[in-house]
Amino acid sequence: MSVEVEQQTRVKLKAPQLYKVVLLNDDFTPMEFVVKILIEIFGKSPSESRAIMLRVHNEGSCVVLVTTKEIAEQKVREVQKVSLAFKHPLRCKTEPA
Ligand code: TYC
Repeated sequence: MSVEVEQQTRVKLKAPQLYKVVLLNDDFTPMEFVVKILIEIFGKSPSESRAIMLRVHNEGSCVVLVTTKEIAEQKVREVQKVSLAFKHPLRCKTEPA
């Protein structure tokens, strides 16, 4: 006679820490450039992009996206790369949500 022992392993999955991408105001980057960034890099609609841009302009910053660390860091790099290419001082940063 054989005895079978079934073992169950419980794996606890933790949701990944999410990160915010925060867009920052400056006095020099043209408004239309910021709108373009929001459309092309963040996939926002033209009207939402304009609203976000104005919010950053008036309030100093605005959360644009909440996502995984990797994607947040990638978006920040993309913004830096395009802004540098056009010689605009546009900055954005990532921080834990
Ligand atoms: N303040 C800028 C201007 O007056 C516009 C601007 C908006 C710049 C949002 C950066 O993230 C920004 N031209």
